[in-house]
Formats: sequence, C-alpha cells, structure tokens
Amino acid sequence: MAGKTIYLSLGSNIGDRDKSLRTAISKLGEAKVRVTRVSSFYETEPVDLREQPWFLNCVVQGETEIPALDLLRALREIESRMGSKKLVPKGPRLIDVDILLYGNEIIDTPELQVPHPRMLQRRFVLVPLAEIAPSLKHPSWKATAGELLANLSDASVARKFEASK
Ligand code: PH2
Ligand code: MG
Ligand code: MG
Repeated sequence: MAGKTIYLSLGSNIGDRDKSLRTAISKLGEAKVRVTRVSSFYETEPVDLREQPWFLNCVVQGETEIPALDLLRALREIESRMGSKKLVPKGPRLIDVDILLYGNEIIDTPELQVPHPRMLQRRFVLVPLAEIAPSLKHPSWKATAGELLANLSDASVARKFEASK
C-alpha cells in the first residue's frame, strides 16, 4: 500500500532545543512515520504569544500508512514521553509536533484540522517547508509553498540556525 506523504512542523523553546528536535525526529518511527526529508533548523521569533523564548523550528516530510487521528495521538505520545508539558496554550514547550499536511486530505474535526489552519500565515512554517518542498501545492491552496512564502506578510524573524559543534 502506498502511504500518504505528510508534513510535520516541529518546534522547541525550552531546554536544549536542538537536541529536542533531533530526538523527536528520531522517534517518528514510533508513530509509524518514515522520514523522507528534514529541513534545516531555524531560530524563530515567537508568534501568537510573543512573550516567550525564541523557538527552534523545522519541517519534516514523511510517509505513513496510519490514519491521521492515530498519527496525531502517536505524536502526542512522543511529546509526552519526552516530558513536554503544555502549561499555557501557544506557550513555551520542550517539544511540539504538529501535523501540517496529510496527503491531499482536508480534515476538519474538533481534534484535528488539516491543512493546519494557520500554517500559511507563519514564517516559521513556510520557510522550512519551502526549503524542502518549494513546489508543493495542496489542492486548497492558491499557489505553491515557495510562492506563498514569497508573498507572505508575516514580518517575524526566521533565520537559519547553525548548531555549535
Ligand atoms: N508555536 C506556537 C506559538 N508560537 N512561534 C514560533 N516562532 N514557533 C513555534 O513553533 C510556535 C510559535 C504554538 O505551538
Ligand atoms: Mg504548535
Ligand atoms: Mg501542537
């Protein structure tokens, strides 16, 4: 069975952010995700709730056979096993793994909305997404990821992160 191509957004703004992103990526197999591409890591200015530390964000492309809601639960499992706690909505966290796209599907349930409803307004999502999939175009979008980024009005900062070795 051919799997669905999925895109995930990963973020961390507490503790060793770089390590947390790498650990979460290495655990995606536990959620039955085969990782096919990983973007660079970007240091990004917090949006929505602005009074919090800057994030490290990246986007992962993968393939999976499991249904979207099972995937969501498996990703939550990874977050909580890593010790991540969401104390404040949109606030600081050790690791956040969000589903951006699940194939060409549109999902609109209380628990899960795909495409992620705010993804096209967010530089911290579109910069890494356009890096690994510039010509990606979901059927509900007017343009490709690269074109949407070129026309994005979000003025928040997203700069490439160079890990200290
Ligand atoms: N996540 C949020 C809220 N704000 N800002 C940035 N830069 N990166 C994030 O991952 C992020 C955010 C809620 O999940
Ligand atoms: Mg999030
Ligand atoms: Mg989340």
